[in-house]
This record gives sequence, C-alpha cells and structure tokens, in this order.
Amino acid sequence: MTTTSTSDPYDLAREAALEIGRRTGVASHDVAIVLGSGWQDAAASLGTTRAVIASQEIPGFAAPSVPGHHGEIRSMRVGDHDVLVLLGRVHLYEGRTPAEVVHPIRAVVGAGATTVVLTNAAGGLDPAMRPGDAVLVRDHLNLTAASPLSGPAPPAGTAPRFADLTDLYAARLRSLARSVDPALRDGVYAGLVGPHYETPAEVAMLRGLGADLVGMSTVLEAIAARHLGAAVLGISLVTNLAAGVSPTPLDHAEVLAAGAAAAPRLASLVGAVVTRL
Ligand code: 8IG
Repeated sequence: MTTTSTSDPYDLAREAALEIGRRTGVASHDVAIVLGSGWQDAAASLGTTRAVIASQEIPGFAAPSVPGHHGEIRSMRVGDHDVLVLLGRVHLYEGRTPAEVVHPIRAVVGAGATTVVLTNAAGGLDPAMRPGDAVLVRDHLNLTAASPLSGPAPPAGTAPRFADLTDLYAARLRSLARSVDPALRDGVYAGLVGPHYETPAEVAMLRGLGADLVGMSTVLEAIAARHLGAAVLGISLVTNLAAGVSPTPLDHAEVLAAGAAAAPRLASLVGAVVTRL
C-alpha cells in the first residue's frame, strides 16, 4: 500500500482518484467495472486496454488475498467510453473493514465514473437456475450487518450518510442489459460475510426472505456507489446451486469451470451494455 497522508476514507479516495488520473493519463473515466470471481477472463475482450496499474500502487488499495482476484486496474476504451476495469476486489471475509471494501468504488467514482458495473459469482437459490447463467441484480439483502456509511460523516459537498436505496440497482441499466440479451432474468442478491457457504437451513431462510442469489460481495460496494450518486448495474454469474438446492455438495472445481466457460459470453454482454450507455 502506498504511504498516504490521511485516514479519512473520503480524503483517501480523493487521493486515489487523482493518482488514477495521473497514472492513466485520462482526466476522467465515465464508467467503472468491477470484475469478480469467474469474470476475470472477460477483461481482455471488453475493449482496448490503454493502461494497466497494479492496484497496490494506488493510495488505499489493499492487495487481494483470494486466488483469481488479481488486484489490477485497467484503463480501457469501450465503445466511446473511458472505462476503469478493476480486476479483483477485497471482501469482509479477508478481515477488511467496510471502508476498505468500498475504497476502490469511491476512488473510481472520484475519478469520474457515473456508472458502476458490479459483477460477482453467486450461488443460485432458485432450482430453475443453472451454473453459467448470468442474472441481473434487481435488489439486494445486505445481511453483512455492516454499512460503508458508518464511521466519519461524509465531508461537505458529499451526500449525507442517510442514503436512499430505492433505486439502488438502476432499472434503466437493467433495461439496457435486456436490450442486449432479452433472455436475461433478474433476482435479489443476498450478501453475506462468508467465507463458508450456507447451511441448508440458511438457504431455506434466504429463499423465504425473497433472495434468488447468495454471495459474499457487492452489497457494500453498491451502497457506496449509490451514495456518491453513481448508477449501479449488478450482474451475477451463477456458478453453483446453493447448499440444499444442489443435489450434490458444493464443488469448487465446478465453480471455476462455470466461470471459465462463461467468460466470453459475459465479456460480450458487459461490452455491449457499456457501448450502449
Ligand atoms: I461462487 O453458494 C458462490 N459464492 N455465500 N454461497 C455464498 N457465496 C457464494 C456461493 C454460495 N457461491
């Protein structure tokens, strides 16, 4: 991590945004895409890469400790948009604080992004789902017992901490995604801390609560992005059916295989959505 002069999360994000602008030579990027587990192979074919930065070289970025999360920031041209692609994220289950988890989001919004695309791999709670399905996040259940907005009050000029989340995952962006692929379904994503998977009883509870997807990321990032005024698109890659829904125990190899097989399809979906923004 780069030495920094502040511990205030909003100041730190502003420093990071300035450094991203300097390192990329692009004063303002209008879109950011976070590529989660299973999505990394989609990066190269999204568009033209213009700069690659190791995220540890940007103030406040923690090195991801999860295999498949590279910790890289790319500046790309996708259609006529300047896009920051974040390969890898950090999670609460790595022992990170909510502020650390959402720091990259605050940095990219500070660097200009008004649209934030959050991708993840998730367990499917609906037996009709299949590994390899992409599902638009319609809404979420934040079951982490954490908020990125707890802590120091946002500075003057930033929205108050009591963020309205009515249209957290923008209906407009989901419609745009459906204009690319009319077969895309949507669902409610339950965000848990993990890193263990759920028990069958927990899966039954989550289904009863109205969740369709379950995972260990995204919810805090979505809140932080929306708080700063960005429009959020969430897309889950279903890589396994959740415990008790799946007829067999959860198999990590199957999860990875689903991601690898889906990567080209995911890249063309995200690339087409961003191009149409
Ligand atoms: I991939 O079944 C993936 N991530 N909590 N449960 C939770 N996270 C996940 C799952 C799952 N599959």
